Amino acid sequence: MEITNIQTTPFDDQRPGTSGLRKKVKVFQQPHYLENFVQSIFSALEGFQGKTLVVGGDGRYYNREALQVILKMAAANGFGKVLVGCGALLSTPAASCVIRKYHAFGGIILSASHNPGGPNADFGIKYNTGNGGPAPEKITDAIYNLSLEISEYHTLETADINLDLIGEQMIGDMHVEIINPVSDYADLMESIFDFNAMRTLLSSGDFTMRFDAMNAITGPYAYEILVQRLGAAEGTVLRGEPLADFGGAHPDPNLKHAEELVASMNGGNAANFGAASDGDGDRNMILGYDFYVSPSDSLAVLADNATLVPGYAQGLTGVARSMPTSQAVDRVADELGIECYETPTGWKFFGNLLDAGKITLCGEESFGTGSDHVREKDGLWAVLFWLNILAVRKQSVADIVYEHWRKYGRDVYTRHDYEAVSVEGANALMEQLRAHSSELIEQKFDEYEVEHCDDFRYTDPIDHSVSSHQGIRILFTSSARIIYRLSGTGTDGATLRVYIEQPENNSEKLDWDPQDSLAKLIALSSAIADIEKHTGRKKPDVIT
Ligand code: VG1
Ligand code: CO
Repeated sequence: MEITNIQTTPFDDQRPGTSGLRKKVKVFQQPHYLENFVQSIFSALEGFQGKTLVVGGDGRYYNREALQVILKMAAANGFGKVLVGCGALLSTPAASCVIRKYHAFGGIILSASHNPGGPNADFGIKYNTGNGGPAPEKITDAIYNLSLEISEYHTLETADINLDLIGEQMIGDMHVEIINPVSDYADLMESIFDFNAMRTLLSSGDFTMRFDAMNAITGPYAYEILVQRLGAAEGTVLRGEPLADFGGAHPDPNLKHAEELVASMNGGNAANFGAASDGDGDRNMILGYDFYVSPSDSLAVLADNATLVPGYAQGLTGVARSMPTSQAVDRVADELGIECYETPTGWKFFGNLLDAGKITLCGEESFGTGSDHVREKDGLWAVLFWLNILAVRKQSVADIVYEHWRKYGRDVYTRHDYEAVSVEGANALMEQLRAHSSELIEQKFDEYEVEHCDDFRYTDPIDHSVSSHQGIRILFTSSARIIYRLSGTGTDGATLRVYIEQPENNSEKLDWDPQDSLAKLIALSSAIADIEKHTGRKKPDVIT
């Protein structure tokens, strides 16, 4: 079949953000927009001729159309084979699992994760390397640079293939294998966790769980694993059907967007254990009866209890957290005598540490937790990890967390997001903080004395690459912290994230609402950065 070379001109806005390129669907639908980016990915790679690519997405609007385009371009660029999740579906962690299991050259994941979907909402695309993880900055920078110079792309003029038929098809000389998107991942989960103990818990009659798939990708995964393999009751999985617009909702598993699940965890019919995942299945929210586990605490509890899980019975080599994630896991690492690494925001920074065997578990405050089993954060994995711990410890979620706080103290934590603010205002706010950071050092604000203030800069311990401007940190002598960053995943204006944290060892105050415990520090965070002046907002849009 003849390869067609299509002439094109560059777009200047194809720089990948925290996790791939995310834009409005309408932007991706412009002629050549998607094709330019896909060609830039392929042109940035070397040595893939005849090799295997994995492609799948979170099922959002434009997923199928984009996947057909990618298949034809992969064939024209010389891939030998593509593995595609049936229905064009693959959760982000499942894509990572498939890339690793079948030793693929890499993968393309179509997702805008927790961003809304639909014709007027968001779409996204990212490239993962052969280790199953998000491409490092070296590659994403190369993709961006190529996208600024592109003059043609390669494709095949051929009919679309059937994405819903399991088995082999051909596009030109390239094999396309449509695979079951769930089974490899479910098998991996079964190899890590104690499914027998979890099955016993779920059938004991006095334990119920609810999993909110938010009409996003995890519905089929959760149904297969929780209901089919673990025997949870029918009805355990809520909003289990993946919809192209997520039912009009925002597929972000937090207290705001999983409101119904949260409300159902109180009162007479409440379940013992509740959880939710996001658009592409890599995030998780953990709830107990009338109890919310912050993601930073969740990471610390998982690290502390890891040896209860068969897959981690040998212990952890080390742990890592993104810089804005609370210091709770650091305390566990200290106790275990293992290293705790602090990385910039975004999963791509964990890849080298995982590949080098320096860490076993890692996580982010943004509802992301994962381990060396794949190279993405993994929502259902975290839920199963908790379920395994609950099955062994036979305590409630709240009891386990309170016990943890009594042992280690609590890192009281909150994140305040100011969404879709003006880009100029947000940049000015960051600039002002950057310019004044040295003056802040040693200043005192009531009981809060600034020990250190900087713009976080990370040197990768493995390849020594340097990533600068990763967020302004104000570190206080009490080990309280305020951190400011601008989001790299939004598609409307700018989003300012303010992360506020303070250690609490007073057992009388462990159960306080973080918004109350942190009230002074929250006020200080607004004052230091002049948030209202720069954003025009009196209060944040989302508090987690
Ligand atoms: C956000 C989170 C970050 C996460 C990223 C991708 O990025 O803060 O921790 O890795 O989303 O998650 P940002 O730049 O908007 O703060 V997902 O589930 O959207 O792939
Ligand atoms: Co996600």
